Amino acid sequence: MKLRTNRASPFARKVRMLAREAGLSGRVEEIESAVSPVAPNETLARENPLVKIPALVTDSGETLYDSAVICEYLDTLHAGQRFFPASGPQRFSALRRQALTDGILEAAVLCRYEAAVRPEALRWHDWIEGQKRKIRGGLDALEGEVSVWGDDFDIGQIGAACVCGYLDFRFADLDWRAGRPKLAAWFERAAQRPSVKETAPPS
Ligand SMILES: N[C@@H](CCC(=O)N[C@@H](CS)C(=O)NCC(=O)O)C(=O)O
Repeated sequence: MKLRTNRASPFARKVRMLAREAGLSGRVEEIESAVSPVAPNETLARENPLVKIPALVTDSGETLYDSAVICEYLDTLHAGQRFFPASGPQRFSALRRQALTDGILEAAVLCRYEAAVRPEALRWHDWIEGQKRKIRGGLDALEGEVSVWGDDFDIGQIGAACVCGYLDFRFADLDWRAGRPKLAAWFERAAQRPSVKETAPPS
């Protein structure tokens, strides 16, 4: 399988982390790919019409996207503990947490594009603040629930590790740990996992 990825992408990191946790990294060839909403990557566009990473080309030649679909697909390819619980309340709790962490990442990536891609004269302060409110609200929700998370590193926890890592990488000024001691302590432990260390964004 070939994974179009980028070391700076928090969504691609979800997939790279899960592949390592599931013992599948030897089957997933990671292809570093550049993306920009204003300069489409033609190779990627042939595989994913949304021209976003991550995109996974399976051994049968089908391309899967987005990160949620790829992660759930990879979870069918191993015999170990499931990252997507099969059924019941646990499943929907993990899926909801994935939606929450994906939502935080979407807001953060939009803010990043606003700062790094959009010409300064076209930036809209209120819009950026609106996205930052979503990031802070999402982090507060994680802080409120982190103490009841189990030991299983499910898809929700993988997403949470990607959120904390991405905010450290791109939004140090947001100081996400302030007022969120439980989430900070959880991430300190999670950051010791080999899958988290090996997928860290470039320094
Ligand atoms: N919902 C998608 C989001 C993926 C995404 O936004 N990827 C960014 C990189 S972090 C991207 O490819 N951006 C290029 C663009 O928006 O054109 C997922 O979960 O995979």
